[in-house]
Amino acid sequence: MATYVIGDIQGCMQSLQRLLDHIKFDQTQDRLWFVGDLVNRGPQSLEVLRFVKQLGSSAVAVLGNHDIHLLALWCQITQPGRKDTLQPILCAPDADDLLNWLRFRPLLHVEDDFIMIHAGVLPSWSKSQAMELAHEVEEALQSERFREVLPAIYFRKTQQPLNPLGSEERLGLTTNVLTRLRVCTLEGHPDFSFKGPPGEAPPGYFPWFEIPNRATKHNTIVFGHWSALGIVQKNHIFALDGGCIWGRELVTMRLQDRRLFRVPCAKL
Ligand SMILES: [Mn+2]
Repeated sequence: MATYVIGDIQGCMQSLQRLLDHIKFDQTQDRLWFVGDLVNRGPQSLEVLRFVKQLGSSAVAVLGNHDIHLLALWCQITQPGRKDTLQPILCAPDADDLLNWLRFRPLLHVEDDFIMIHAGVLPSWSKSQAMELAHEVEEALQSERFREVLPAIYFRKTQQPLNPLGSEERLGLTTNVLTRLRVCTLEGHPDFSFKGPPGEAPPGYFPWFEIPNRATKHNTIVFGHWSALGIVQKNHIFALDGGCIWGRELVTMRLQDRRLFRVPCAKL
């Protein structure tokens, strides 16, 4: 039995299938972890969602920013973006089943020594604080009143105050950090607009995992979201977004021996 953690798929079902063939995935023995952004931009988001859902307890998927955007479209609190490819999910006969399943996914998964998130954590957050904050958002998403709280969760702003925060602001900041963070200042102020390679970050901003004395520096963290970062395996940090959607590669790491497996992806 092996556990494979797979990078951002974004609707690229063919690449996912090729990767699973490559690792000879056996649903009766192996488990798959997904770093989030199962959907959007790629051509087969509906097929990816259906596939991961039917894996049942063989799969763990944390929510990414595109997954939360899909929930926001479903609840009609936002409009589709120009590059969105989510309409087939919203029109599918099983849309409600799929999206109710999606809203019950965690934002953070802890197992053995590993923490899996989509994007990042603030340098001041300890593992237990991050778990507590993520749990607060998960409870809101999974509650009966999720349609009322989703605007606070989905709230997008490039900069946000770190404190003092009311509970709605905290839901928004936690979600933004866990699903969209790439760089922040030494004091932990995030910038959510920068998407480029780490060397081109705005002055005073650094990859969140390179901030000295980060409270999670002794934890092993796997994440995706930052395709311009490339694959990183260092100091307990494993970044696995291979830029599948950009025609680069889909990457998975086998947790037991930390070995990487890769398949090239077609340019869309
Ligand atoms: Mn993302």
